[in-house]
Amino acid sequence: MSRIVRIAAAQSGPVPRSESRSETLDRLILMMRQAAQQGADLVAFTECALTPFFSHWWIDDQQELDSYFENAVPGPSTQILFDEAKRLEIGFHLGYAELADTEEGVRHFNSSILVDATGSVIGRFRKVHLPGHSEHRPDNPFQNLEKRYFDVGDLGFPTWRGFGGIVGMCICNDRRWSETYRVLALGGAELIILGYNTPDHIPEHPELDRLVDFQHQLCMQAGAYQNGCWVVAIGKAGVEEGVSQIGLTSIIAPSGEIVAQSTTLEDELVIFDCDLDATRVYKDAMFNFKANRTPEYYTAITEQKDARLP
Ligand code: CDT
Repeated sequence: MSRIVRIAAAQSGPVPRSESRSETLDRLILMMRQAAQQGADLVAFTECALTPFFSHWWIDDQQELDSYFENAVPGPSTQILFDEAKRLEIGFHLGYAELADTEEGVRHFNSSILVDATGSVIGRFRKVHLPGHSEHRPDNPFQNLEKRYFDVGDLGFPTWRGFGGIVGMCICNDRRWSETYRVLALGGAELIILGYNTPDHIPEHPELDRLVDFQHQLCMQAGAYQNGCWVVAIGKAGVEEGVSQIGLTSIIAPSGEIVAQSTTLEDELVIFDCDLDATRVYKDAMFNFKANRTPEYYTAITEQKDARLP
C-alpha cells in the first residue's frame, strides 16, 4: 500500500529588512505556484517566513518589535496566501511571529499553521524550545534574542489528521530535542513539518561551528528513524542582515535517510513524494511503541537514588 503526499519544501533565501511584507509574500506565492505546477499537495514555508529573522538584532522599541508580528492569520497581509492556496488547491505550512490576545494578556509566540487545500486551518503550533538569551550582547556579531522576544508556546505538541495521514509540527530549536519527536509520535505523527533559521556560527561557542550542518541533520535523522516519521525541514538560507544561515532544507524518510535536499542558498523548492505508508515498517515493528515501550520502568529507573543527577 502507499499513501503518497507530494511535498514541496520552500526554502527562503535572505529576507532583507528593506523588503516589504508584500514583497516577501510575493516570493512565497511564486513558490506556491511553482509547487502547484509540479503537482505538490502541500507547500511548506519556513520559520517566521514573512519577515527577516529579527531575533538576530536588538530592538528596544516595542512598537517596532510588534511590527514583525501578525495579530491574526489569516489576516490582512496573509489572506492573499490563503486565497491563492484555495485557488490552486494546495495545502500549506507557514511559520510566522504571532501576537496573541490571551486570557493572561498579550503574548508573543513563534508559531506555525497547517492549512489544507481548501484554505482551512487544520492545526496551530507555538514553539516550545526557545534558544538564545534575553539580554543584549553587544560584543557578539549578532544576537539570538528569542528568549526576550517570544513566550514559550502553550499548545504542547498536538497532531492533526490531514493530507491522508497524521501530521505534527515543531519549530527550529524544537528539532534538537528528542522529546519533540517522541511526543508527536505518541500522538500518531507520520509527518513532522518544521521551519528553521539556523546561523552557521554560534557566537558563544565557535568551536561548534564545524558541526552546525552535521548536528542539524543528525537530530532530524535520528528523530525520523526512532519514531518512524517523515521529517520535512525548511530553512532560511544565505546571508540575511549580516547573519549567514545554513539552508540545507531537507526531506527525511522514516528510515532516517535524507531523500531530498536544497542545493542553493536562495528561494528553492525541494520536492519529494513522501509515502506515509513507509512509516509502517518502523511503527509496526522495530519501534512498535505498544509492544516495546516500558514507561513504568523508565520512571522506576529515574526515581532510583543512584540514578539522579548531582
Ligand atoms: N531559530 C532557532 O531556533 N535557531 C536555533 C539557533 C541555535 S544556535 C545553536 C537552532 O536551533 O537552530
